[in-house]
Amino acid sequence: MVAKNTDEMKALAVKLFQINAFKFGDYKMKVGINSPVYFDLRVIVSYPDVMQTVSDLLVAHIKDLQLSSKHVCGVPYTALPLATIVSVQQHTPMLVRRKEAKAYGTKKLIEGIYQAGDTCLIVEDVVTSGSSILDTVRDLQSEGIVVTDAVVVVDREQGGAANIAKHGVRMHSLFTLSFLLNTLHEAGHIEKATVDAVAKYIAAVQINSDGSFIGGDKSVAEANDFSRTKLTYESRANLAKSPVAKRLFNLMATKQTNLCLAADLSEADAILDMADKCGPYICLLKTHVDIVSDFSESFIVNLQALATRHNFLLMEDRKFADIGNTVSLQYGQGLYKIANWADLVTAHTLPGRSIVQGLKAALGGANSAKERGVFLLAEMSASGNLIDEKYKENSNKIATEGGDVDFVAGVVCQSADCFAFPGLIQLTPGVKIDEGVDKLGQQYQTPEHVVKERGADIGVVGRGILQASNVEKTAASYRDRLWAAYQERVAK
Ligand code: S5P
Repeated sequence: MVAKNTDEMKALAVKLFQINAFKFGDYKMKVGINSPVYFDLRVIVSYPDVMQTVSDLLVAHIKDLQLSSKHVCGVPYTALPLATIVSVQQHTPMLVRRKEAKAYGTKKLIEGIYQAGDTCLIVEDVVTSGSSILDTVRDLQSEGIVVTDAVVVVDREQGGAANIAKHGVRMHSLFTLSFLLNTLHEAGHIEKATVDAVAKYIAAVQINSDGSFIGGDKSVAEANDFSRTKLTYESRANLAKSPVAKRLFNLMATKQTNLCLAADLSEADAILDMADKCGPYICLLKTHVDIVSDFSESFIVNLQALATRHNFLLMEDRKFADIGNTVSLQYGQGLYKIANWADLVTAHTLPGRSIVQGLKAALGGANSAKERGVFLLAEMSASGNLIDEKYKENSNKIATEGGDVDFVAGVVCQSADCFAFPGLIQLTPGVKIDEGVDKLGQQYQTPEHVVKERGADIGVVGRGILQASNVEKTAASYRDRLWAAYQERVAK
């Protein structure tokens, strides 16, 4: 590790965390092993300032180590842009390794001008077992090129350095996983328990270059403490990228409730009455304002006062689904001016990323992304809905990758496998004491089932409470059952 520039290194570590270049959760890695921490440095191409800092640090590192070589070569694909910048900054010619030989023409695996006996420095983003570096080294060596050193951005400390050393290549990393963990802890982004648990995992899970265990304890990887359904709401608050998600996690933890009331009533007074009665038991009140026949500004003022008095957040379940420009208008303008009062809204992912960008475009001034957030629908509780696995997977990508992760607070879905990132909140509707299907295709599961089997962080209950003879008692009972199920879920 470079001793100097420590402040710059620390600032970069925090920045990488903020842009989701690495995250905590329960992830399957390329070598087929589960990990509580996952790096995805592909995202840095979208952040030129980060790209610049990383490559500047790499160049400084190469200089400090006095590594001189005739060529540089990035391990495909993530490290290619980094290697390009290093090549240009140092005036060192680059070599490009193809992953598959061309089917036509020269059939070359290595592009660029070189001679047998030339030296080449490897550039790589993240090293776990070192197998990707070794693939590149092998192809270079088969052309007679000499490789003795590799510079990498992150060493996960799982045996990669030793594995590549066996093939005569020294590894020099900018960051070790331990440095990143300690820096995030110092900066208040993760708890000490997270640092310790990841350290325990790393110590136990050392990997050979073929992906097999070196003799560590495989059960530690399998019993990943970072699976989001095993983490407490408090610790997930620290991992959340959206400020509203952070707020909601903390609210749930301190108020001890994971119940959302779906206040699907068509008269303003009836909703206010329901909000007052259920207020002490809920973390979130969900509205469909377009079904309120006597909607007025004073209704919103009164609803906000109840939200403050009883400490819950407001979600307008608008399920936006249009092009960015229309959604922006629907969110900020019109009769309801949703962006002015709803802490959270829901949106379909059908139009792609532009839906999130459209919503964000309506914000500004008092209603910044700091105070607002969206839940994206990745699944629906309606029987016969058209959502398939691919749609779910792509919805997860919108929620966890890209420049809008600070605005996405959670995902509306029905199953724990919808997303792994613990900083997002799973909202699950279709909850009732009595399981079954209503006349219009709504499917219900019990509070225990949605929390323990389906991964719900918040259970949404509408008619289960609205139609009860004693609303307060019923809301309290749903709260108790959802909360007890959550406590059982996180109990070690
Ligand atoms: O998949 C979904 C998504 C949502 S947000 N299924 C749903 O039922 N919802 C909403 O949850 C729906 O619009 C309604 O407001 C609430 C469920 O109400 P209930 O009366 O069936 O509990």
